[in-house]
Amino acid sequence: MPLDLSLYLVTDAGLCADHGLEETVAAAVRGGVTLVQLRDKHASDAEMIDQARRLKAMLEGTGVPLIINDRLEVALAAGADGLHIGQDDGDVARARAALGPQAILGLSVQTHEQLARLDPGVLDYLGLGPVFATPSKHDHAEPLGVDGLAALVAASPLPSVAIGGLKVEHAEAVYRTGAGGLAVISAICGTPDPEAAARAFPRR
Ligand code: TZP
Ligand code: MG
Repeated sequence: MPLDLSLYLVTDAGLCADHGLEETVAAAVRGGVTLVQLRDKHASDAEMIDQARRLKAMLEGTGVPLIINDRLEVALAAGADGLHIGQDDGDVARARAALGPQAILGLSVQTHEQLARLDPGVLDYLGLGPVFATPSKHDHAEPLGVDGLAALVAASPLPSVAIGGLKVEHAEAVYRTGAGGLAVISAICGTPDPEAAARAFPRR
């Protein structure tokens, strides 16, 4: 199945707590998200494996892949569809070797130097950002702005998804950069109606 990056939900345990993780994800999928990333900086591996297995079962038959943030062992143990890692989260070639050729493997990129260094042969997509400053990630790099995003997209050897402070009103500008889509936490998680929040995003 081709990778559809158009509306990529990244979860946050705190922001998903109102409706619960599973119900937030289920609602967002009804609203049209095309990918789900389980991201939790505080859960243990065992907790995350359990969450991932429940999400994977729920997503069965929807065509929406489940990606795990950072933790290769969790992705492997839960039979997730893929892994997303940052610049300091270990070696992408090692992750690809462990996951196998079918898994989806994404890497976060903030700079042109990082773009120049990566091996596109072992990756499926890049997460480019943050586009805007965001309270959802405390240690984020300097925001790129839409022009900075456009420059990275133009130089990217792989499909890309933009991330960081993105809301419905940014969708058209992000698509004009040539990015494959938008990755969001707070525009969906923690909203009163995650299904409606997802549905409000225009599609490419
Ligand atoms: N990586 C760069 S910005 C970010 C991550 C995980 C957080 C995005 O969250 P939000 O709420 O969509 O700004
Ligand atoms: Mg990371």
